[in-house]
Amino acid sequence: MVSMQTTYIMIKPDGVQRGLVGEIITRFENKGLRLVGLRQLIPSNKIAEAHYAVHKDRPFYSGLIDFITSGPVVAMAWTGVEAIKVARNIIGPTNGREAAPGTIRGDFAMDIGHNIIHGSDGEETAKFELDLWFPDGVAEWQRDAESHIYE
Ligand code: DAT
Ligand code: MG
Repeated sequence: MVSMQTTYIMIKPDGVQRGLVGEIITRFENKGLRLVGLRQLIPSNKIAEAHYAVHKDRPFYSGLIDFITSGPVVAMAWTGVEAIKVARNIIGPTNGREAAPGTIRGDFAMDIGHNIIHGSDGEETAKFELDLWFPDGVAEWQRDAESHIYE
């Protein structure tokens, strides 16, 4: 069954510093997803810790918080049919060295920590992350091209 979903996508400080913001947005737009939220911010410790709370007992957690708060991120919300899975496929697996060429991590990342981008991994996570990073909600609009993107 197909379902319309909105997923939370975040270009991490390494992606912003490397000048990949435009390239990354283009990939999601070209695929046919609809951009419904976009903001740049330097995350506070509070929002970073909430976002990565699921990893708080992992050995890499404090380094992860230091990294994600080290500079600006670009927080985005993207909508489409099965957008969560579609976006994860565009992003590729966590370790850039193992990610296939053609994926964002496969094309731009060499590490597991500095892996350019985050994408929600399920419906509940997406809702939690969208509420966290877009507390005022996202934009309600229709992309005219969708009548050509979907059957
Ligand atoms: P993903 O971002 O692919 O969903 P994840 O949710 O398992 O991966 O982990 C969140 C982030 O934490 C990941 O993007 C990078 C960092 N991370 C995960 N495993 C790591 C490890 N073994 N060493 C260092 N950083 C790690
Ligand atoms: Mg994850």
